Amino acid sequence: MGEHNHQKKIASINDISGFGRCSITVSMPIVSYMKIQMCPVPTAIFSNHTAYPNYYCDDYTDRLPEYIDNWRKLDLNFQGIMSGYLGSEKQIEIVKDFIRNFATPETIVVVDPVMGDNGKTYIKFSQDHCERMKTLAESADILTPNITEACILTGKKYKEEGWSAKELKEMAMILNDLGPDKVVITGIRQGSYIANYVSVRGVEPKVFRTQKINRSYSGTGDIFASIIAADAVNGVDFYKSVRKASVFIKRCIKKSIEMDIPKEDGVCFEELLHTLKIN
Ligand code: PXL
Repeated sequence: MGEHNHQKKIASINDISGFGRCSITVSMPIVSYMKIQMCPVPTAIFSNHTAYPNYYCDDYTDRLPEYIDNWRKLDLNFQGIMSGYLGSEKQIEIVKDFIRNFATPETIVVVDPVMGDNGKTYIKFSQDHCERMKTLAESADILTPNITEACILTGKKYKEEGWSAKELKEMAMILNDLGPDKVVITGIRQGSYIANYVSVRGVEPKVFRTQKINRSYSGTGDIFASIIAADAVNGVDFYKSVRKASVFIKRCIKKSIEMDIPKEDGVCFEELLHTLKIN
């Protein structure tokens, strides 16, 4: 083990959004709080995320190969690799190369296939982009799509409510068959509950529900994926981790409503970070 590899590390390939609490701006403090060194690979620098009426984006695609090559020269290795918002198909290929170059058999790869929410793809994402995302999902050990992204990846038609156990099982099986042993489909509306559907290869799927709060905030998927990735690297049981992440997010949403924070600004997780259990 090289001299730079004495502490657990996660490489996070994601954008930096200066405002709007998403991507690296949330995953960095969370992963660090969970006692893991977080090493960002910035895919782009945004003034704020794209759900605001205006934003500035400085795409970093062309600079990534050299950035990453320097890590290779330093002989860095990672217990976890996670990917989030990727601005282009070229970036998806760069992440696949990164995994090929840096993942050891022990490395846990978490892919959050960020493409959309509430039945719609985010601005900037084409059909081809979504198709290419499937090829990245193949490299994942853990996949964390929301229900919109799960529909995109499996070719199912999105609906807001009324997912049957059979439909969810079929969708999760397709996702497991792409490659990841562990899949969690988040944000499934079920009456007054929000469900997360957890499918581990070879095990009967489980559903975790939390009471629905009638407001959705940007960036909660990034918080979810960060807790899942840090827990996986820390050896925490996957089901326990899913429950922990969902309860934490629910509490962050409650607090954000109390503090009257606009939904685009993301949740005020800073207020509650100290309550997050590390194991
Ligand atoms: O949280 C997802 C996300 C990440 N990064 C950027 C985004 C979004 C969602 O809109 O725009 C730049």
